[in-house]
Amino acid sequence: MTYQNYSLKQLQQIDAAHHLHPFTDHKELREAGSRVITHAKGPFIYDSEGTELLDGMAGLWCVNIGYGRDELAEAAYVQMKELPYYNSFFKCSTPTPVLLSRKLAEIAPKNVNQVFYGSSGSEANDTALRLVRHYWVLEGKPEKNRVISRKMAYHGSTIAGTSLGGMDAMHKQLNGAVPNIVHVMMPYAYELALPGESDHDFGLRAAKSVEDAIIEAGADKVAAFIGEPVMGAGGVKIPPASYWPEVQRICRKYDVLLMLDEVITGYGRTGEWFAAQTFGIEPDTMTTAKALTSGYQPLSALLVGDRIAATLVERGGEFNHGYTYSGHPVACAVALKNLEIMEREGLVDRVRNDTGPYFAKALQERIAGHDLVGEVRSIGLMGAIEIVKDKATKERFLPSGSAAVTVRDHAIANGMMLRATGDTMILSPPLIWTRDTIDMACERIGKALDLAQADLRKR
Ligand code: PXG
Repeated sequence: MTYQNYSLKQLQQIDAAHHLHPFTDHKELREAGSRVITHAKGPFIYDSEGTELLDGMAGLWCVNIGYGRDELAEAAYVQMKELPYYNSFFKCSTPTPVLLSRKLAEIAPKNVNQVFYGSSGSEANDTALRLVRHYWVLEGKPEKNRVISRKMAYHGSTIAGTSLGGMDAMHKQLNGAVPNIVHVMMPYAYELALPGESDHDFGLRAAKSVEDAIIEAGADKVAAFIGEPVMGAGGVKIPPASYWPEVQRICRKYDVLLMLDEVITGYGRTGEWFAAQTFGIEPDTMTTAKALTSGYQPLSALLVGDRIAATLVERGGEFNHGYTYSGHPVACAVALKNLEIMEREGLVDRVRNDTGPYFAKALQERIAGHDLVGEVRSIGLMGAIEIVKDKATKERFLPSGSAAVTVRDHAIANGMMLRATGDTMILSPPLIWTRDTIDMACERIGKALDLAQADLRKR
């Protein structure tokens, strides 16, 4: 029996009876009933009642080539019939992870040429943390095991991912984080720049917090710095241009490895294959997942730089780490086809040269002027809208986070799926969006802002 035989109410009842959702207040959801998304095509998703929504989030930052791609379904089907699964342990390989690894080395920064596979970004960050600590042991410096991260960072939801991340609400539920991880300030000028401080100076000051943490611990104790090139789940926080070059300089100065988490920014989001290229960074590890398959299969790839790889391969012996699904043949077949489509359709260049700049201009010209909007910002096809009560003072509505949820609910009611995090609206659309789709999104968001304003002023 397929789901079409079930009414929405029946699906909601079964969902409420048995399904624990991620990042969800279960009681609240079970009372309200979930929205059931049943199908999708191109840039649109559809719920069980036939409501069409323009998907401003590419699923969850992942469906970069849009929905309904037969070629990906065919790639999975062919691979499943030929070889649905075999492992990459015990001196075995299967063809698709082999070919995908070469492709990833080709598009990655030039010092990055090796790949370790998992099924999720969280797993890949676990691998990254294990690998970096193991590297320093192999180098004869086991005490170099601390990692510097940032407040509001998101690095996944496993124990290592949560510990690396800087989300207070998640840490509160850990009751015991992975030790030796510290969190410094985020490069978020809108709220953290001092009065009169330029973006450039703020970027240097935010980078200096990394240096301060290294000095405080002692460079001989610090293994690595980890950061999302643009913080995603924490609110699309785009660092000033001065930030990353300075962080890289500091890491080199103290011989601290640089770990980039490109789970959101990878595969075209910022107008290059990776944000490392957008910001001119040479990372030692790069965590990628999500858009590697455009979300059609669960797959992550930890891309490993030459420095770590050389030690691991030449002097590491057996690395006692891996997952059943490391290098899953079907997921890798889908990733290969996904990257082929992105290349064939020139999607990364299109974001860099056309839709990215158009998106930035559209947000500035059509959204930034709204009374509820404190700031808009974007890079490539990744954007944020700050919701405020007062544009000049940046005062927010109370309770914190409620205004953005009001905007989001009106947006959804007006055919636009987007996400609220705190008081920030987030956009991360499929890279297939055209100028017309951007126009449609701005019109729907503008309408949602007007309706939200009417509600919020009543309060
Ligand atoms: N790193 C980053 C930068 C991420 O954004 C992960 C790691 C973990 O990936 P997995 O595949 O284990 O989920 C992520 C995931 C949100 C949201 O609300 C963002 C993510 C996941 C769930 C929700 O924006 N990013």
